[in-house]
Amino acid sequence: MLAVHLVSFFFSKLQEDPTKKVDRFLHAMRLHDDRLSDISKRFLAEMKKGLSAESTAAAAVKMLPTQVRSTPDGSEKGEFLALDLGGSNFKVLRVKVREDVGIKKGGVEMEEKTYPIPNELQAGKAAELFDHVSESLKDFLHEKNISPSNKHLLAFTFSFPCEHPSLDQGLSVSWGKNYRVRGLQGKDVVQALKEAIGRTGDMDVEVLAMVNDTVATMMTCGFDDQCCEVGLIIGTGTNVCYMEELRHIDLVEGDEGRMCVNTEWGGFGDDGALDDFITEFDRDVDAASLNPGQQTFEKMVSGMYLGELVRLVVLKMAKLGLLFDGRVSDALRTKGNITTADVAAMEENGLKNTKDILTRLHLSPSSDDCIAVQHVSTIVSFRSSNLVAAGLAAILTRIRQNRNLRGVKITVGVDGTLYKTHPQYPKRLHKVVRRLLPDCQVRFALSESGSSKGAALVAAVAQRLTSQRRRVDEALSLFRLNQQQLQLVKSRMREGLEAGLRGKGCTVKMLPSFVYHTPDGTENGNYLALDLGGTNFRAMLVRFKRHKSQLYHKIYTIPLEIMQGTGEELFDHLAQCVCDFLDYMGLKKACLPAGFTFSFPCEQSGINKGTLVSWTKGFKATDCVGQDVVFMLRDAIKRRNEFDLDIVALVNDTVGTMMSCAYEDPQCEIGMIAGMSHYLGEKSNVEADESKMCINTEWGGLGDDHSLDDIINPYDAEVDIHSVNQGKQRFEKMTGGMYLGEIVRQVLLDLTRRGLLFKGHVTEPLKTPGIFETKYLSQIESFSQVVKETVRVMAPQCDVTFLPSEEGSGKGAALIAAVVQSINNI
Ligand code: 0WK
Ligand code: BGC
Repeated sequence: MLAVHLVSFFFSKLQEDPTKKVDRFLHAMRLHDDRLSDISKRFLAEMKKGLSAESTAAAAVKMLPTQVRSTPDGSEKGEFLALDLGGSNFKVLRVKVREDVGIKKGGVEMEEKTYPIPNELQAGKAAELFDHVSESLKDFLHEKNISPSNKHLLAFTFSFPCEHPSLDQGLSVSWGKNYRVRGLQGKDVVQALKEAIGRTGDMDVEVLAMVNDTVATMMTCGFDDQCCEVGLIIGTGTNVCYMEELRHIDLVEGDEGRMCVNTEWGGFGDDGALDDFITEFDRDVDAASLNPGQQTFEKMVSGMYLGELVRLVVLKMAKLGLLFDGRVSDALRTKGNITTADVAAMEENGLKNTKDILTRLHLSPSSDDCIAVQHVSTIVSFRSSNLVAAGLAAILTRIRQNRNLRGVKITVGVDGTLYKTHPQYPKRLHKVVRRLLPDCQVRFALSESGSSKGAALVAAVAQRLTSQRRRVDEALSLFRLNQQQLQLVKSRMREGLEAGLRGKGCTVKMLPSFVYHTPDGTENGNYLALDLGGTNFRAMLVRFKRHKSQLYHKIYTIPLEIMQGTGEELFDHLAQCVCDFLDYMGLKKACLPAGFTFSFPCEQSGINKGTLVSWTKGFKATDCVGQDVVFMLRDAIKRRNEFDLDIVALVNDTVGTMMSCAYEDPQCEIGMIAGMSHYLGEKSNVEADESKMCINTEWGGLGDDHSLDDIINPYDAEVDIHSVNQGKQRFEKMTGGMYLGEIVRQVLLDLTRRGLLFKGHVTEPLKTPGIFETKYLSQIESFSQVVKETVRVMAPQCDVTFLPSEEGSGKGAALIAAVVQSINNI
């Protein structure tokens, strides 16, 4: 008797722990951290492939841009209908988002109804599926007493891969999970929905936005937690989205800001990248699926497949005699008879659930069988959470690299039945993620009530942006002049030019320049050009020799206190700059002929005589208006008593520019300045001995008699009010470089005050006049092509060539000096 006891004691000791044989059998499914890190690296590489323009077409991980550019900021509001299609339930919802109140404080109210989708529709024609969706929507309106004829805005969560040319368009890439719908590949899902709504009839619905469930989940959680930049679904299917830097998304134009990318990570491994991790059970699950060869990663991870994986493992072990004494039931052979809910149940509540489930499958399990099958469930679901952790580690690493930080604080919004209903899943996932990324602070936020809040938030943002865009467009339309308005400006300018030629005191002054000749290329010798026109004073030496010119120059800034001090101070400053330049060139002793470019309106009575009519462009030095500026410069040179100059010509910059270009192209007859200020000089017929004289039109004054009041908008008026010459130079103030930046600042200020920009936050710099320099405009827009095109349209009978003046008007002033000199010498 004792001997029998001893034998059975030793026999039981020799009998193996049932979990060990399962461990051995499922060795390939047990992933330790080094293997997970390896998978993580492979996923990072796949993400890069999907983002890059060269490799995206062939990438298994599609990395689809979503057009969602920001996470919620709490200012979203509105009332929306929502559809949630593609998870385990199809739902219709009404979502109300109240401004500035977080979800937890009741900021979002929701009502919902789940509608079953018959199996035949999941594998039928797209039109039939969407008819069902739209009829369910109508039923919902009816049931909730919502008038269908009122206009309703709709947000659509569609949990399948789509390309998004815009937020309200989604081109279907493929179906998956338990859907295989015909006739939608490459087509717009929103359009299909709209058409179905049209067929159902009697509903006024505008689809504002369509988003993937991951995106909607990120937005839902982001409403409460601004750190939420990742949306994760572990449900029937699996997927993740995250906020990526725009500069890394080749398929979307622009480099500034971020955009949410729907990774579609379920496809990871479809190109063989996970082959060394794939088991025979994965292969069998894939072969029996609706989409063989696709969604490799999803089939190892998500709820739709875990039960089936467990069933296949248990079946194989039974067939090998490792379970149930080698007995197999028909129920165990039948696809779908172990569900993911069974897997979760088996891991819970000791072994009772396992025994019940196996008994339901007409098996007679021993307690060791129950322990072993429970362990199979654990290994299969552990592998799932480990794989998700590896993928998520890659996503977080990517965000960390984007921010150039060692660690990041980030929240991951999560939804999906597997994550929500499997009791150990979340804890396991969190633990492994934190182990793989010890430097990151990762918080997991469960999306409590589905993704529709998030979809509604996206729609709310879209709606806000649409209305903002409309209001911004309205404001900017003031700057868009139509053909008719341009024709009016053209005829008023013509009238202005003609009136200016006829008499004095006109808005367009038409000042004679006393320049009768353009250069003929024979000019010779050294000339000085002095150029005062804006914030700088330029002194230049020009050497003409046999059709060639050599230039040497130095630039001097004019401090504000000099621009707005006394005339004597201003001209003394100029004399000091000239003195420095002559010193620098070693020419202090030579009394050179000089041309003086003075880019302000001057009434000339001779080539080197001119009284200042008025200051423009921020100058307001006293005792200058009505004085001869050549005389003032000569006087200052005399006071300095260090050098002498022979000022032979006083030149407006337009005239200088025309001369400078005429040196290159003798046909040049108009000089135009589109810079600091805006004048036009042209050669025209005036009373003189010669047949032609160059006229400085001073066209910047057009409108000073209110003739442009119908195109002057409130922003122009604001710029004028704050200028140093209010009411003057109205045309210049709409066109000249000195004012364009300021006009833009006025627009930005107004749009911000109206809450249409920068979240309504007016900063001190934005309030500062002059902060928005005109050079920013040229960096943003390239405002010369437009000029050429408009001139072509407005003057179709003229063949106009625009020749940019390379060396500015200084060279032109020197040329005029040379021309005058040669005539004087005759
Ligand atoms: C709930 C979301 C829905 C998403 C689902 C995923 O509202 O958009 O598709 O989670 O979980 P599943 O229902 O597939 O388990
Ligand atoms: C789909 C994804 C979706 C995920 C979770 C996958 O099968 O391709 O678009 O986000 O399931 O629902």
